[in-house]
Amino acid sequence: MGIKVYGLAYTGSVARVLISLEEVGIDYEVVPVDFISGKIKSPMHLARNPFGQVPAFQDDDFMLFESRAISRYVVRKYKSDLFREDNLKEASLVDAWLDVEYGQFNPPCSAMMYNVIVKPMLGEAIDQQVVDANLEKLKKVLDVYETRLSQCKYLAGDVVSFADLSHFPSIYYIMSTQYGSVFDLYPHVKAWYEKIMVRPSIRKVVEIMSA
Ligand SMILES: N[C@@H](CCC(=O)N[C@@H](CS)C(=O)NCC(=O)O)C(=O)O
Repeated sequence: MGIKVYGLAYTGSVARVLISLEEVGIDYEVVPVDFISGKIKSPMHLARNPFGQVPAFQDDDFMLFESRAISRYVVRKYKSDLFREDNLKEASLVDAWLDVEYGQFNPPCSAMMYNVIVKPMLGEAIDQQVVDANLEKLKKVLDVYETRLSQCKYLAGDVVSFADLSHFPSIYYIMSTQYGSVFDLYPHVKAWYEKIMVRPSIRKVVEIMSA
């Protein structure tokens, strides 16, 4: 049966899982579950992800949801060093920066992407106040990143980790909007992002997302 990822590759959380799979170089299948047909809230999909969201993940008879937990499973199973699990302190720094991505970086990005990308697709009006407020929140987070990335090459230290790669989907989408220029204000953040973008796993996922 092998590995299946349920969802659409261009959605950020699904893309995060694909990065982990591309990093370890394992075969997998993306099984489309779209929002519009209502499949995502069907009993069949709710059995895979009780929150009716994507991604859901299947490795033979094992099911999992939550993109960061899935990525950790993939990296652990295929023994990549992206979570530094052999070193308690390094692993804890990866955990900390992955939590930062989830709790500090992703929320303002998601609010901006929903307004600037999704709402126009649904024919809804952009709430500019929400966009502006979240841009300010994002800048405060990026201030911290700029300091951190002036001290070390990657967020958890001098070696790339999944904490860095997990930022890709949000950065990719923000960069596709007029707000992408915000990164120009942060030279260390921009240099870090550019290093991430040239990784083969990320290039491959960009290709899959835009197919
Ligand atoms: N924390 C979850 C978030 C999942 C998530 O928000 N998925 C979005 C697509 S990126 C979704 O399924 N949205 C549809 C919905 O919530 O109804 C994860 O990382 O897997």
